[in-house]
Amino acid sequence: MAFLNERMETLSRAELKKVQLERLQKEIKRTYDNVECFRNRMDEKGLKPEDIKSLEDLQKVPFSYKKDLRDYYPFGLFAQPLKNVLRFHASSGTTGKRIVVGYTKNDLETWAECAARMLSAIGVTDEDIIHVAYGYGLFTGGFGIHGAAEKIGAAVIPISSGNTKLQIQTMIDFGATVLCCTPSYAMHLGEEVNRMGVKDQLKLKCGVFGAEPWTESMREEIEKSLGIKAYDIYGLTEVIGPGVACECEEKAGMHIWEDHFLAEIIDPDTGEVLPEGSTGELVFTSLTKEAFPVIRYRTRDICRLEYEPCKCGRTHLRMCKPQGRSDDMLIIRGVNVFPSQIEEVLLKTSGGDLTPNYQIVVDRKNNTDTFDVNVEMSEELFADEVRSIEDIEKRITAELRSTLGIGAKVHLVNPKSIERSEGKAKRVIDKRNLH
Ligand code: DLL
Repeated sequence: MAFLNERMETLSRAELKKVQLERLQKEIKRTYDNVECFRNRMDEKGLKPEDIKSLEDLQKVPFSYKKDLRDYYPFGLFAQPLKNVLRFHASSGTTGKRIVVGYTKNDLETWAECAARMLSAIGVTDEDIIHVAYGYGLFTGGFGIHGAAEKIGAAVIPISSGNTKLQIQTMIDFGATVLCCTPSYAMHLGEEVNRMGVKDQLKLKCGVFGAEPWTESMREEIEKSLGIKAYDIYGLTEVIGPGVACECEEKAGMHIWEDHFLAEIIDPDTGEVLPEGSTGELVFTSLTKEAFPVIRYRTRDICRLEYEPCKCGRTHLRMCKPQGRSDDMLIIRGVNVFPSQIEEVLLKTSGGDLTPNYQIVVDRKNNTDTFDVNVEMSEELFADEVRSIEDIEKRITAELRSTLGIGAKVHLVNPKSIERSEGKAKRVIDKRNLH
């Protein structure tokens, strides 16, 4: 089993903690000196960077949240002048506004190394041909894996997402050996490959899948339909992108690269750090990021950490598959979607035609997520014989697409037809069963 950076990946826990503390102190100082929002929060608590004398002291430091990225949009949380920023990436925020992050040259190097550690850990080498069907663009998936593949010297097919038949033909023609995409798209590709009867023409040996929740039964299905080994990769835009944590050949949880990212598990309601082995919300502190450091960043992903040493020899702890979220974010066809974004579009485009009663229905058919938004029309619109409901549906569909970046089917339904709840309105019905 190959290591990309054997020394770092196999440091003893004591050595690793020493590296973490040194780096943490520098990261906190750098962030305090350069990011006003963080400095104010530390000052409010009467904390100075020098007060962080041990890893445990991190627990005194204030949390940061996705909302901060919106409030300081676009560059208010950057810790470096734009002159030193080489790249931006972005993803959905809790409302219409995107959240934006930046990378210095060193940050891009760190990112490539973290994701490349995984490729090495699952046996990928410079002999391989890597088919990257994650989206390229502001989403971190495409460029993230691309950087990792180049780092280990493999050849990359930067095909990005879409056009399934062309994807399959390209994999066959170019002799791709590694497939990288979302697990739901891998399922779809597998199905199509078998429908076309071309499985024996593929040279794929393994795949790197993440960006959305997926189950062990999906893994089995992908492995069977494509004849490969399927591995899980985790990450989020705010922390760096794909490669914050990844599986090794043992498939026994995803190693969090702890020399770059310090993980805590907290109670999402009280914010209290939970004892080792507990299930709770995952919180990350970056240790080496320059342009966009994150300190105690609340991921909202619910999971558990495994501290037992892994058979592969890596000492970095492992996270289990996220078991859900502590907020209402949905991941639909790999895109992060918040119900509040949808609500905002509905309010904005309503013009008296709609009522505030709506329901989002997400399902998975033929391995592709379906996404429907049902909205009750107003009594006036219902009674209006002239205006076309279809036109209004089209207008809202277009607006949703431009805000969310993916298509939803919008249905205007009769007034009072959406079931009322006695407590909180049930806005989302997710039938996918992914956890
Ligand atoms: O999804 C980064 C990524 C790209 C990861 C490609 C892996 C592969 P965001 O769009 O910011 O970043 O979404 C981050 O997606 O907080 C999780 O809720 C979810 N997520 C990411 N990877 C996994 C995974 C990218 N392996 C959010 N399993 C995270 C379950 C995942 N959920």
